Amino acid sequence: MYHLYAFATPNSVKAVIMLEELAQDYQLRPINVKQGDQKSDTFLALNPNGKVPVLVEAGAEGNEPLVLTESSAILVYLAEKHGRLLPNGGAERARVFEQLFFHASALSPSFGQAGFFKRLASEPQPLAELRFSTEAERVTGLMDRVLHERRFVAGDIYSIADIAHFGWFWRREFAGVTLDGYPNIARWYDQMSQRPAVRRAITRLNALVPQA
Ligand SMILES: N[C@@H](CCC(=O)N[C@@H](CS)C(=O)NCC(=O)O)C(=O)O
Repeated sequence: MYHLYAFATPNSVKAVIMLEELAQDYQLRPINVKQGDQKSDTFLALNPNGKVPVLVEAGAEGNEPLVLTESSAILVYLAEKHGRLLPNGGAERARVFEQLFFHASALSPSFGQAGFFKRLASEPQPLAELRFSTEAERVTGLMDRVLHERRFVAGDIYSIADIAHFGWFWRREFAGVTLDGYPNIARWYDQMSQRPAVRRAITRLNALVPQA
């Protein structure tokens, strides 16, 4: 049984989709990042970086539980443990890591920072907003060209790299990104959205958000 500390956020949804794809038993532990739950002492004791998602897996007989942060590390851990959504080796596995590292080092930070400077910064920072919005748009164009050549982001097969990219495209509005003019991402996004595991994950996370 897994416990996942999460909220309706781009990085959280990746771990929830993965657990749903693997048909695992898990409990969602809501961390309302809008209210600052991620900065509580209890949560910081779990993840000193103060961010969701965090996966906790009970240890076998007397062993310490595994506490794992970073959405990409969680995806890799679950894929390897359950033998799904990550090819065993060779070029296919390398392509998945290429996309996953691109996600963690380029797409995710550009979307996150574009959204921050557009919506959350305490005072306008035009240069920073322009820099990250332009970068988010640039990587979106790049992804569209990748998906012109490939059915899924790392090739012909669905993988954890698709789950990673989906997280931020699901929350693209925060970053000010739309799919207008990106027909290949739109086709892939529709296909991803129709997966029962993806639908279940989104429903479960949306249910964590208090209604106004
Ligand atoms: N690199 C981390 C990023 C995690 C992250 O930025 N999580 C956001 C939600 S999507 C968060 O917890 N934000 C709250 C904060 O930074 O205070 C990952 O991939 O898991």
